[in-house]
Amino acid sequence: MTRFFPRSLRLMMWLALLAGLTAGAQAIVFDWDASYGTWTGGSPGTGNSVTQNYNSDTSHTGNDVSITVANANANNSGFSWNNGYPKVDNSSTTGGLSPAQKALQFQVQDNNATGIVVTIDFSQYAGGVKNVSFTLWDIDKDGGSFIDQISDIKATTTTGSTVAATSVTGSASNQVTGSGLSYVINGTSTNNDTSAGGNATITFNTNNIKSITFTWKNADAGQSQQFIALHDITYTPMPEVGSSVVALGLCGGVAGYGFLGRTRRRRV
Ligand SMILES: [Ca+2]
Ligand SMILES: [Ca+2]
Ligand SMILES: [Ca+2]
Repeated sequence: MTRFFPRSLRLMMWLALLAGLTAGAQAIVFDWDASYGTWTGGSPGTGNSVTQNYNSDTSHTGNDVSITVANANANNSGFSWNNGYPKVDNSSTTGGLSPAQKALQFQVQDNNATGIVVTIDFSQYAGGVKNVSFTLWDIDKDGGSFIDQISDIKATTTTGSTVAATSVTGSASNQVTGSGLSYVINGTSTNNDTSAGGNATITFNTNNIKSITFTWKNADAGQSQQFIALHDITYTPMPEVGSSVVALGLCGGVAGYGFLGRTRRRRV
């Protein structure tokens, strides 16, 4: 038997199994500073949404992540965008990073009780993703003008379940309240646009995540301009079941041949 499956080949096949089981296990950074880090969809008017697809993972065929920005329209209430936003730059707000990095910047005004719904979609990965984390910048407040509020933070899994963030961490100019699906981030004081004081980090450590959404509203009666930004997104693709099964079958076959070979040798 070893004539057909020498030790070196068996070792390679076991390594293939390992590769199959860990395929896609490497963390990916969706990086707004990369060449794909653009926003070309324009500004979704009230009641409309814009979706852009991204090829952020060179080890996975085709597009990997899509981001949708929806301008909600309940009671004919929605944000008006400052000219040119959303857009990707490293200057509107910076989250306190030095050197500055790019982020998807949002600047709006007017009545916005129903807010902007942002969806980060990973459905191009058959098994979904895990360990998703991203930081929002400039969640803050200017009393009588605006209160940035982030709510309805949730993920949908590849099997259709709704799961809550594992953690939501705020900074000096905002406060995180609630837990599970009731997490809310409210601005509590004014943050300088180039400071980290308005940062808030949202993390999902659950497996098989298909998409993540959050909603940005103005929790103040005022209707002044308000800004936030979505910085880079880290995530880890889940192994695709098909590749693991093939690898497992391959190695099972090799193990079976090896067993038969040993049995035959003992009989001789
Ligand atoms: Ca970056
Ligand atoms: Ca890709
Ligand atoms: Ca803000």
